Amino acid sequence: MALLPILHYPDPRLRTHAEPVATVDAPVRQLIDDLLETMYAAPGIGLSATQVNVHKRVIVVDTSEQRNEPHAFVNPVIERADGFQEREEGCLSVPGFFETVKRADHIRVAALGRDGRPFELEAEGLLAVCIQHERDHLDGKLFVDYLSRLKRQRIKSKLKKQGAARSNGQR
Ligand code: GNR
Ligand code: NI
Repeated sequence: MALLPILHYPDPRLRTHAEPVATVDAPVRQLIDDLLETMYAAPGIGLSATQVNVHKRVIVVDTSEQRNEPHAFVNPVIERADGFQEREEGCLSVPGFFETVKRADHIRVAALGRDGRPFELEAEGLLAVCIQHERDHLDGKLFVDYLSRLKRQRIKSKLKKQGAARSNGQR
């Protein structure tokens, strides 16, 4: 197991379109385990391979209170999306910013599991939001893309300064 470093907006690598996984082999299972470990340590309720600079279609989520219901999705496809909900979102790649985003309220997702078997899951509420948020990462999309340009620009310039300060050894 390993903790993986998480890319921060506006890193252009977060805009990469991830490639489908051909077979759920040992390296993919290792990636899933590392994503889960990194997500729990952060702590976060979801994480995509994109955020750790691995451009394969793999996401993990756990929205349970006890943090003991890990879900892994390989090549996830949202087959149905119904209704709307608005919820405050954050992102481990956009640290410190939280904004309301409108998304589908009820989804059905099809994917391969950690065991390589196809499965489908129906989700609503926070779990549905989290799966949609992670699925977006695989196409290089971030929750800030749903905000006004003004809000996005403010977030971008603040995070750019923080990133510059970090690489200067100022923080
Ligand atoms: O930890 C996270 N919390 C969260 C809260 C509301 C909506 C989405 C999320 S996902 C986020 C972790 C993350 O950045 N995943 O990509
Ligand atoms: Ni995110």
